[in-house]
Amino acid sequence: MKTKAEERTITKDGQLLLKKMEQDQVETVWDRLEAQSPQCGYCEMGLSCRVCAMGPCRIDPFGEGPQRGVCGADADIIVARNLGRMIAAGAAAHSDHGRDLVEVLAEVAAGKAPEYSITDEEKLRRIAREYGVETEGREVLEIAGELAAAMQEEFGTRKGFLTMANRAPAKRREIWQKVGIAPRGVDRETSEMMHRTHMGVDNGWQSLLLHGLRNALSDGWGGSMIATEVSDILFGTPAPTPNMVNIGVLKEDEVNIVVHGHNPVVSEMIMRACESAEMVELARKKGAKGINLTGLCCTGNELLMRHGIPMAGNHLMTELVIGTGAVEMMIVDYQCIMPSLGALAPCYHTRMISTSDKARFPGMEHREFHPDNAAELARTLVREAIENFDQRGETYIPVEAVPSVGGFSVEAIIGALGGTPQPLIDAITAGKIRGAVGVVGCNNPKIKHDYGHVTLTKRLIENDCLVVDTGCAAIANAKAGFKVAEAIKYAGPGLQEVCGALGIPPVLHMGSCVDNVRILVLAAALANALQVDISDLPLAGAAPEWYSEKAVSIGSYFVASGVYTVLGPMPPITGSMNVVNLLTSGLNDVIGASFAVEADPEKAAVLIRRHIEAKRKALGLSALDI
Ligand code: SF4
Ligand code: MSK
Repeated sequence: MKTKAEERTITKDGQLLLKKMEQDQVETVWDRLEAQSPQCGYCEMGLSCRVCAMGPCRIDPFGEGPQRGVCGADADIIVARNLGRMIAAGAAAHSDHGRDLVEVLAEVAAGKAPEYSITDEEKLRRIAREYGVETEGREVLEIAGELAAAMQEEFGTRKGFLTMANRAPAKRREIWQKVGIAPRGVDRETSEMMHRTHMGVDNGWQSLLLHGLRNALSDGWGGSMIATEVSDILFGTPAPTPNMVNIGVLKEDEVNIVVHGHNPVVSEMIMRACESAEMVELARKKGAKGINLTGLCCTGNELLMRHGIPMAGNHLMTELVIGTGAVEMMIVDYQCIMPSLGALAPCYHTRMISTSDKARFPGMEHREFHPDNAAELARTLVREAIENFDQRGETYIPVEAVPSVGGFSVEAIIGALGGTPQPLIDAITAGKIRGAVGVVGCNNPKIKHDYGHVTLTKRLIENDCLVVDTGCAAIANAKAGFKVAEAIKYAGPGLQEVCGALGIPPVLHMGSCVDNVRILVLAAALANALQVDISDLPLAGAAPEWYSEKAVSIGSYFVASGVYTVLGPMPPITGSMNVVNLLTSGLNDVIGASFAVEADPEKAAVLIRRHIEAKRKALGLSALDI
């Protein structure tokens, strides 16, 4: 029997749109999950293998059937190999996103992308110096060209250690060297993972898992970090900016254009086209009051962070947004875009546009963006969206948007603290803030939509843990009202006092999923200020509703960087207790941090608070018994 809307999501807009789409007889991701259930138990446990054509193979978890694949691989090898390939795919996705931005930077430097420019020159110079590029007395574009070339080198193997990994505390880098997981090149580690997991290469489940950590580090301190830093250089480093969130950001009387995906290269141009006087005038002539650009998922987060563009919703809202009947055009780039969207849109009047040469979708018109045609194509698409306004039928926008504040880059947080992390360290030392937690990651229809994020965040802030968030978690928490100054009413007394004095919310929106690296940079800054390792700090990470391979890479680079990380959904590893035990406890002895898995956010909050108090005690700070 079909589950009710109230069991699928905690959000009002989600529930109402789900009911509407049921009336419209349009299927959603939840319906398809039910149609797929029960899902394959072998795959859920990581015990199926289709690495080669002697297979596919599967291992019987009850010990009665085969215990080895055709090649002889046992459960430990197969589970570790499957997990390794998940990490590789996630790292590749983030890192390829980073590469795309570096290519735009290179084209800007070469004068081949005239509509893009260097927005944060100070950051360009700072990062260039980090890469050993001479900045004194040189032209901006010259520096940009040399920095882009230096970053492109990082994708290969020529240097042996990633430049920005030097931001990690010395103790952390020593651990990486000792364990043999220091990331050498962005693409190299992913490529090596694919090599190791080929039949007949690495059949040590421990060495496979350790390389998985190195692969993830090449994402966190490499590809993703490059993506974030270059996005800031090109489009501006975020600063606190108010915005509105939930499906109520769509407007009955305006042309609604939604951008979805991850890469700001397309969406920034769409934003500029939407703001042009010519387009606004055209929309008015068509009978609309204006053009309303809103975002979804992480492309939405990129625009929200830098420009305060309204956010229509996170991953599980992407189909429902179309169900409002109010979207003239949805423009997508890549990652987390359900292929169902192209089939869904014709049920309404929404035009669906794909823009990346590497991401095609059934039922979408493909209009490919390149740096040299981006501005013109953006104007063309916005014009076409306006033309589509009179095709609109009935609309259903059943909720009012809620206010939120985004834009907490590391620079903005340090700025809010008065230019140094010291006030945060003092608040933690005094016990007013017990610790800080990164609540990150996706939605997954196996977990009630947004329940994991919102419940965990609520419990953490009411117990004086500062929360920083990114990705779809950040959107869930914004919708829950945790991101305005008044939200300190949800915080415990200590956090309330500190956030109240600084005028910041208790939950800080740090960006999109590549922007998890901002959390790494903040953690490193705190550790460096205290001259300890990241694993010594009262910090934790959580991905209460993760679904994507990128999230597996993120979780792995958090742990490999010394951050205890609690996952909501169980990864496909339970077919090997050796793998489970290494990841959830054994890693503590190797790298000073480990994973935990807890689907119930109430219990996850207890695990995290217990961890934070243990770290406080080890640092000689006041600690609570939990
Ligand atoms: Fe089967 Fe081994 Fe081939 Fe995997 S690699 S499909 S376990 S034979
Ligand atoms: S969009 S990777 S569902 S956070 Fe970045 Fe959301 Fe997860 Fe995609």
